Amino acid sequence: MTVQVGVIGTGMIGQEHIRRLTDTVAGARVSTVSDVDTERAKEVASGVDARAVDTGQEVIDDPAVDAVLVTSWGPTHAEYVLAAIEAGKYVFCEKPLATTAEDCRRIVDAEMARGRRLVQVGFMRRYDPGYRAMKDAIDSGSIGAALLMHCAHRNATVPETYHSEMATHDTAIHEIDTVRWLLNEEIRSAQVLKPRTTSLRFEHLQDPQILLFETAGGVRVDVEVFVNCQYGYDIRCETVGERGTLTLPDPHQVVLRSDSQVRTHVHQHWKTRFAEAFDVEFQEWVGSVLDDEIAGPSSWDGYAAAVTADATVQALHSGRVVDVPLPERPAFYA
Ligand code: NAD
Ligand code: ISE
Repeated sequence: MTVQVGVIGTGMIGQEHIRRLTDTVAGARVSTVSDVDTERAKEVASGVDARAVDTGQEVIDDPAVDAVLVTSWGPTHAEYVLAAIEAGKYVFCEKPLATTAEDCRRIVDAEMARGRRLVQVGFMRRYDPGYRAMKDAIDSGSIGAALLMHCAHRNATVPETYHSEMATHDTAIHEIDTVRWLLNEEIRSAQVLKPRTTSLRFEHLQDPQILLFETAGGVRVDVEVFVNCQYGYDIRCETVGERGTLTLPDPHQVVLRSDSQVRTHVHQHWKTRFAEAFDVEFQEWVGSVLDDEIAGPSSWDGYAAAVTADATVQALHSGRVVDVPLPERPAFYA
């Protein structure tokens, strides 16, 4: 059987995932697409032999659509995810699940009321081979109990529309999810340090920032978010345990020795750094839709990340350590 996917949002990542579902992932096909920019939707649809429709709701209502992919702007996610749940359709939503914790909670409640998991959130790092190897090593007890994590999330540059709160909501939201998943525990407090800012940024932006988290079990995590580092897209993570450390490897790159130098390439974009992770993420999602059992990052993970991100932004503004007011995880998401 082939899963017919309807896509809402044909911007940068929407086009990436449409290409992936068409050329790389087995068992899926893009049948219907939409975007508020209807001309863009038509152009993208014609490239993959799909139908372009005028609204996201038409994608969800299309009987030819088995599962919905939401890759529109963040503030539109909640509306589409809720409508897909209402229609009883599987829905994969790019991060963030919604831009407010309240909307994430509405999604959690709507899904629980439906009585089965329909939603998966696009936290693709859980599918990266390096992060998966780190998770296996932590779970196997190879470094004893985890004590500390040191992370860095660097982008080459960001546009003028990027503001200081996005360092958490748009960028470090990936680390927030990854830390919870790797350590299998929630983050209980957040603090933000503001180092000297780089001169190579738009004036309004605090860049870099250092996010400090403490988990429920007392693990201390530092995350450097530096989104104008100039040199590339660089993701680092080291877990320090009682008996050793685990370091996230860079994806395989050829190393050139020539002219008395050793050189290797630095990724410039999430598209290439996490290409393999995205491929695995979508292959597994399609498999779970076919098996009728969604297993990837859940609405609860989207909600927990949003609550943690809100506390982190409060910490950015107040300079204080802020508690993360996350309620207990419902058994539905155990
Ligand atoms: P983009 O601006 O390139 O594309 C967004 C698209 O959504 C645009 O084509 C826009 O016209 C469309 N859109 C806006 N409102 C809409 C509506 N109401 N209905 C239908 N379409 C609408 O942005 P992008 O970089 O593709 O990001 C899209 C989402 O993907 C964001 O939530 C972003 O955080 C996420 N993202 C995730 C990753 C990752 O690493 N997982 C990377 C980049 C982006
Ligand atoms: C973008 O939306 C992503 O999700 C990228 O992974 C992240 O590095 C970037 O900062 C975000 O803007």
